[in-house]
Order: sequence, then structure tokens, then C-alpha cells
Amino acid sequence: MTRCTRAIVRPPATSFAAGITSAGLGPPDLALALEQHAAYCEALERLGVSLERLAPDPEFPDSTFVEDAAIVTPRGAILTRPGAPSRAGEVASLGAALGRWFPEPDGITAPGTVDGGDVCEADGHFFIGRSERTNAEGAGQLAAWLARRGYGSSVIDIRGIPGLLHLKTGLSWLGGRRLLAAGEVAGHDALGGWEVVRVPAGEEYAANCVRVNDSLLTPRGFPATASLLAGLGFGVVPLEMSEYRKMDGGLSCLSVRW
Ligand code: CIR
Repeated sequence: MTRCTRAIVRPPATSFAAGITSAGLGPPDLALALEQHAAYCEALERLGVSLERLAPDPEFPDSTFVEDAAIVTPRGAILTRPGAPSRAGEVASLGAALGRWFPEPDGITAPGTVDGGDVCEADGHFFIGRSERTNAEGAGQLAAWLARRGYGSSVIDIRGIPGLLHLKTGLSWLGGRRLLAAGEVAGHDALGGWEVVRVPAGEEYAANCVRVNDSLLTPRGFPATASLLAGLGFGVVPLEMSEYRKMDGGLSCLSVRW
């Protein structure tokens, strides 16, 4: 696994509660969300990651979920074209920030749409979720872009799987040939040949975690998953995500990492 040394993050803005959500968990508490964001940033820094912190952008309530606006690989970066129209304007500022490391990044073009949350890199292979946000044209453009860089990819259609906004809501790479997956995603044919660690029933939210170097950032409050992962030898770093969960966000979406 390539060592992760950098990440871009953006704290939630005052408009955070106006973002898109279907969670039905009530409005987020901004002060608490900022505290959780700070803890998330500290955890990344402790693991050796240098952060580029973008200024909160109240014009885009969902802009703290930076992962959706770009895909960064060891062989280049591509800006997405988010599937939710209210999020389209998030890409420009993220692209400008990424430009320091990836001059003139490529981009998904109309009518394609891709959300970065639908893209799960695993051992040089990319699983691409076909979702309400990532359309067939976008998935195809991304697959072709990846192929030009020597990467394989496979598409997993998650439309119709309840509770999954993005593929990575239900799938994470743990390192090597090992994946963590929840519910229907865990049994998908595209994961044949991979070692799939299943998230215990009732803890599906814990399927979205982030391997950073030798550690695994996981959402706090999912004890069965945490002990399963610790039993596999992972150094688990639990992080409180309650306010982001209220806005349908997972742990991975708060950073673009490379
Ligand atoms: C949205 O609906 O777009 C945001 N409220 C949540 C995005 C979460 N992103 C992610 O899981 N990658």
C-alpha cells in the first residue's frame, strides 16, 4: 500500500445543516461537527499526513465532503462532476487546491456524473459504484481514464440497495486483497477473489473506514466491527462521526488523500 502523506480537508460551514440528507437523524450541531472535524484532522496528522485545510464555504453546504469532488491516484488526479446539482460548484476550489500537486487535473465531462464516494481503490484496482450520483457515462469515462493509467476497474450497481448513498458507504479497502463490506455489497460478484470481511449486522455504518498507513480510522460506536478489525491486527482509531452521519456522510468523505 502506498504511504499516505497528504490530504485535503475542509471544515463544515455555517450552512452545513442545509446540505442534502435522507438520514432522518435531525439537524447537525455545527459546533460539535467542527469539534469532530478537528479530531479527524488531528488523527490524520498523528498518522503522518500533512493537511491542506481549505476555508469553509457556506455557499456549498455539502462542501466538507471533499472526497466527492476529486479522485486522486498515485498516477494522477481527476476532478469529478458531482451527481447532485447543488454540489457542482464544489469542484473548482478543490481543483485549484489540488493543482499544487497535480497541475491541470483531468475532469469528468457532461453528461457524465461521478461522486468520489462511489470510487473505492483497492490494491491498484478501482471499484466504481453506479449510483443515483454516478451515472453510466461517468463510470465509463472514469474507467477509461483509469485504464489509460494501467488500472483495472469494475462497476458495482448499488441502485436499489437500501441505505447506500455511495459505494463506499458499504465498502472499504483494508489493504492487500482484503475488503470490508456490509450487507448486499459484501456478496456482490465483483468481489469474487477478494477476502471480504463482513460488517456485523446492525453496524452497517462502520463499513466506511479509511486505512491510513498502518492504522484504520473507523467511526466510533460500532464495537462488534471494532473488535473484529482489532482481531485482524489493525490499529483501530475510532472517531466520532455523529454530526456527519446526520448529513449522510461517512468517514472517508471528509478528506481527499494521497
Ligand atoms: C450528499 O448527499 O452529497 C452529502 N450530504 C453527503 C455526501 C457524503 N459523501 C460520501 O459519502 N462520500
